[in-house]
This record gives sequence, C-alpha cells and structure tokens, in this order.
Amino acid sequence: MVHHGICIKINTNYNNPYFLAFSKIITFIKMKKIVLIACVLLGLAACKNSGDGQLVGVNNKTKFVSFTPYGMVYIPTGHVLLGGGESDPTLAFAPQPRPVSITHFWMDETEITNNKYRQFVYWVRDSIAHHLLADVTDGKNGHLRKDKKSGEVFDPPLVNWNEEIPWNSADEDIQQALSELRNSISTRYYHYRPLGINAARLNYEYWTFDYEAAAKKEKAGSEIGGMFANRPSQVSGNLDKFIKREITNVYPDTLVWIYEFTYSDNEFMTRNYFSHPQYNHYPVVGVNWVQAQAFCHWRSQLRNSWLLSRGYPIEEDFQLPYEAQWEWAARGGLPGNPYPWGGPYPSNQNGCFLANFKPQRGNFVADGSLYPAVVASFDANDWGLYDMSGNVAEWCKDTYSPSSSGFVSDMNPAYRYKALPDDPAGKKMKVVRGGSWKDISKYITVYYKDYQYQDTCTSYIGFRCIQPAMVNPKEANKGSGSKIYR
Ligand SMILES: [Ca+2]
Ligand SMILES: [Ca+2]
Repeated sequence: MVHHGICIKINTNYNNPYFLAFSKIITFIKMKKIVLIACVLLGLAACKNSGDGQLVGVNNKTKFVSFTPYGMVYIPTGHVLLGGGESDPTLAFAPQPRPVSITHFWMDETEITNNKYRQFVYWVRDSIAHHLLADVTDGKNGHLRKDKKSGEVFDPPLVNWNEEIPWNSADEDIQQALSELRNSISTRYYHYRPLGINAARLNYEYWTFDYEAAAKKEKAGSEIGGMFANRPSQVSGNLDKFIKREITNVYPDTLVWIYEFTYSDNEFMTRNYFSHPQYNHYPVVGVNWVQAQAFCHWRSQLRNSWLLSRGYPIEEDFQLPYEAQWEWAARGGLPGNPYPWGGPYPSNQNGCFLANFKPQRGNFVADGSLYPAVVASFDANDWGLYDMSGNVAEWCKDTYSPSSSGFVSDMNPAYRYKALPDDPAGKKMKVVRGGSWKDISKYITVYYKDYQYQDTCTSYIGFRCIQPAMVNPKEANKGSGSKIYR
C-alpha cells in the first residue's frame, strides 16, 4: 500500500491545495446541478434585490482585491514581431518572424531560486511526514484534521499544518514511522540533505483538468441531444474523463553536474548547489519540465488556499510562460533588438558584459561567473525582468516544433501537446528559451529557440512562472462609454 508514499497535501481551514483542487473538480462535475440551483438562487436574489424589476445584473458580494504577486512584475498587453528575422536574417535557429498580440500577465522578475524551490520540497516532505505520523500519534492536536461533529478524520485527509513534526523524538514508534522518509544509514552521505531524507520518496500528487479536450463539442444526439447538441462537454456530459492524476518526484537531480561534464571535476556542485545556503539565491537547476509543471501547480494551490481562507476570490494559476509570452517579456518593449537591453551587442560601451553566459572564445568567467550566478546580478530590462538572457535557460510551456511560429495563432500563440507515456521522444520536446551560463552570445538572444526533452534535467535549465493578470473592475471599466458601467 502506497498510502503515505504519495503526497496528499491537505491544509487546515481551507489552507489546503487539495481542498481547493477537489473543490474545483467537484464544481466541474456538478456543473449541471449547479446551473439548476443557480437558477433558483438567482430567482430569489431577484426578488430580494429587485432593482424595481429592471435588468441590473447580480450583486457580486465577493470583494475584488488586486494584489501584486510577490516577486513578480507586470507585463503589459501588446503587439510585437516575434522571431529574429528583423535583426539577423542569417540566424539558423531563429523562428520565422511573426506579428502576434499578447494579453498582459505577471512574470517572476528572476528565475526560481534554490531557496524558493526548497519551499516546495520541504512542503512535500512535511506533508508526507504528517500522514506517516498520523498512524502512530495524534501529537498535540492531531496531524490530520478531524471533523468537529463526528471526530473522524476527513476523507480525503486534511493535514493539520499547525502540528509540529517531532523529527528528533526518542519515541521508537515515531522514528519507525518517519524512517519511511529517510535514507538508509549507508546512503546518508550527502552533505546538507535535510535530515537524511530519501529524495525518492518526495512525490507530489495532483490533478489536472484538460480544458482543451473538454471544450471539444460533442456529436448531436449524444446524451442530451436536441437543443443541447454540439455543446461542449462542460454542459452536455460527464467531466470525470478530463481529470488526470499526476504524480511527480520533486527533488532536483543533483547529479547533472557530473554526468553532463566528462573529464571535468564538478562534484562540489553536486554536493552543494541545491542544498548549501551559499546557493540560496542562485537559480534552481536539475528540474525537468514535468517538475516545473508540478511546482506551478503547488504554487497556485498554496496561494489560492490562503486567499480562500481569508474570503478573497482565487487567482489565476501560476504556469510556465508560453514562448511567445516569454519573448514578448524578454524584449521589454524594445522591438527589433536581439538582447533585452537593446542594441546588437552582449556588452556595453565600456566592454562590460550584460549577462552571465560564455563570452569571447569560451571564457566563462569574463562576465564574472563561471557557473550560474546569483539571480539579478545584471541589470533588469525595461520591464523589470532579470536574466532573460543567460544565467540559466528557461522552460516554456510549449511543445517544441521548429516551424510552430508558422501555424500557431497570432493571438496569444501557444503550441500545446500533452505527451503520452508511449509517445516517441520527438513528441516530448519542450521549448527552452534565453540561453544559459554555458552558451555563447548568439544563443542568449531573445529569439533563439532551443528544446529539451520534458523528462530531462540539466545543469543549465531552470524556469520562472507567469500568472495571467486580472484587472481591477474599476480599471477595466474605465473605458466604457456607458455611465452605468463606470
Ligand atoms: Ca559566465
Ligand atoms: Ca535566464
């Protein structure tokens, strides 16, 4: 039974990502029922706040608050020519130039750092520990929340995050329970591995909903038929089939520093880069595309459970940027330039390099750093984004195709393909942008497009998130010519 090996993350008082995930799923599943209930409720509301029988819309009781996400900057809506043709028509790897329009969003001002990624790893570790301990001890208030009425643990279980984890308890039962999370003594050789935790046990479990599949219209006559024929599944059918369970091990691959570089000694990077405090604010690497996706999911649930617990509406989920979003943001409002700082050169007029890469003829350190540098070591672009060129290359959400700029939409372009386990490797390639500490100057341009397999970790690819931006209604309605909407 793998009950505890899998991370079921449930928080207290709605502080639980899974509570939220379940809520969303249940909402979808019960959509039809909700529609019926909503009709009745709206009818009642209309009686109570009749608006003198006029059409006034419903009274939205949930207060909208527009937060600036911590560590993120605003990227405006705009229109841009993407691709490298305008400045370097000979560049073999530049996508075909394409004018596109893109909706505004928030974007992390830096790459995700080791310390921020550790928050994810520790959260998964602690969640599993709470589940393991629940079998042997209640602790002070219980490792899992109980229904106040029945005294029973919720199903699915909800973690009580206020309960302490007695990592150093002398109690044998407690240590026996926690041993499932720990390395055997013979494998506890890594420095700074927190409490000898077995990284292989740190699995994060979550659910995704396939909107694209659900949006496909069904054939006339199916299920409801008649006047509802050709409605998407959301209205006409069961949504269970679009919900998918994902389980991802979250620990970065620290051995990338060894197997990527033969005849080179980088073992100290393997031992220290992810876990030593010196590297707290360096970009996390050794995280593949699938892990980056799981991080985005976890970050969304962390945020939304906090908002829900305080009565705010939830926000859009964090996600990896699509490559068009990434490039639009990297250009920072300076169209026609190969670098985020504008101009055709990777250095300024004083000869100082403007990013962490591999300058000149392979002189890694000419810019000040041999390996990845602490994030934001160089100036931000005009929109406040650091290290869009170099440092670590960054995962994008899109599936890779060298010709995708020719067929994606000119409105918020996105090339999505959810690779199946049996798909050939070619279908599991994802877009990587920005170049890295080990690339020469032409590969750190805003339009250079690279790829990596979604399940492959490297020492030079990290990521940052975006979050679709919601506009405060007062701002959104400013442009309305009608006085009743301002
Ligand atoms: Ca460098
Ligand atoms: Ca970067």
